[in-house]
Amino acid sequence: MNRIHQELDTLARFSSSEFPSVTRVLYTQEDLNARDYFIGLCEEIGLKVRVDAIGNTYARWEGTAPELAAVGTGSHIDAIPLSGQYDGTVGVFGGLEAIRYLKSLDFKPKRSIELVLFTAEEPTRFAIGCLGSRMMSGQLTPEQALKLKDKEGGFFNDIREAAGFKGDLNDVKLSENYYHAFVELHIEQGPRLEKENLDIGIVDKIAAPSTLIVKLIGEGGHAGAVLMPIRKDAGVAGAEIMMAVERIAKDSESEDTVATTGIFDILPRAVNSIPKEAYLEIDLRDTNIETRDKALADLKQEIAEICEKRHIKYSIELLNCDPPATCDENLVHTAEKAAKGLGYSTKVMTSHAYHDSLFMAQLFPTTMIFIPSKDGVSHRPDEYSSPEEIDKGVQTLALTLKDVAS
Ligand code: HGY
Ligand code: MN
Ligand code: MN
Repeated sequence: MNRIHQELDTLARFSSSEFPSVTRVLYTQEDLNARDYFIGLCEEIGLKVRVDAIGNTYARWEGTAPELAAVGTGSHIDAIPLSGQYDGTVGVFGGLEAIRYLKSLDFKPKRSIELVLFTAEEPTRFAIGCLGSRMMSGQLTPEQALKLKDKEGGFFNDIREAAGFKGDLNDVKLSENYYHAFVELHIEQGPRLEKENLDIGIVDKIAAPSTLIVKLIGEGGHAGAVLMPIRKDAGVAGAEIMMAVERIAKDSESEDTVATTGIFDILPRAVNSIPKEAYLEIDLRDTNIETRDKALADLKQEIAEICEKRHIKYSIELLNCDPPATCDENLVHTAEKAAKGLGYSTKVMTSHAYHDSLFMAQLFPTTMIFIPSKDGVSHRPDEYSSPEEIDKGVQTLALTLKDVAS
């Protein structure tokens, strides 16, 4: 099955950064080229492809009972700046390889099997993650999508249309019974499978992400002339907030509370000018919604106190605050049975990363199949899963799909 490894290597070259890093941001030329490459491979094996108004791409293998709800699988191919070549792509190209494998067995699915390339799982362009699956599940309405702007101030609708995606945003939402079940193959993006020397993870819970955008306005001024006691330095306020983000997560009673200030910009960015403005994007998540929401409340409280003390004006926008997902027990069992039947060692586990399955699980019975990540690394150029590990994931996915679609 080295075909998939070659395809993943080819895919990794559709990037605006030097290989082995991958940067493939929503609606950029490299994103569009990668989509075309994928669609070409799907059409080569006779899958019926449709693309929706924002670029979610559906490649369907018609079953013998096409009137029944299909079985879905898939993931994403967009990649955050300077990341790796396996996050998401293993689920898209692994899904294609699983279909090719089942076809090679001359298997005829009763339920259609549909491979999905979700648009924009990563939050890079519009700050919100899972844009495609969020709209498919109705968690993001067309009206809300129209308000999204990228860092250059470009509106979502103009950018998607310029990328060639037209059509009515109202048609993106899927009906409640569109899929009979949904299974996503993905790299673990953490250390557990490798540390416990296990082949396959089956996901029973997916962490609940939230994203805050914090804007700070101080006074700025001359770095030499403005003495310390009268400063209103937005940069230092932002730094204090960044420290509070880390402390609140560390002090949480849940070990799954994680918080990251992934973006921290100050203006005017001149060495001899006191920062007048600061902009922070904060990612706060947990598998437990109570401790996640408590950490959120504590953070908002601390931001208010820090800004009050430093005479800084501030705004907090809660961009998304999603519930965690619980996967379908029967589907977890089916995937576990498939892996064990192949002689693979397995573990039922939580996903600390979020995925499009977080939103598929809001509508359909869902689970995920994980393969190990070398040293638990992801979102870095040295992200790696071996050909053997990928093949085990593809085999497990193929037999799970075969079972559910029969
Ligand atoms: O951030 C995440 O959890 C996902 O990889 N986008
Ligand atoms: Mn990712
Ligand atoms: Mn991913």
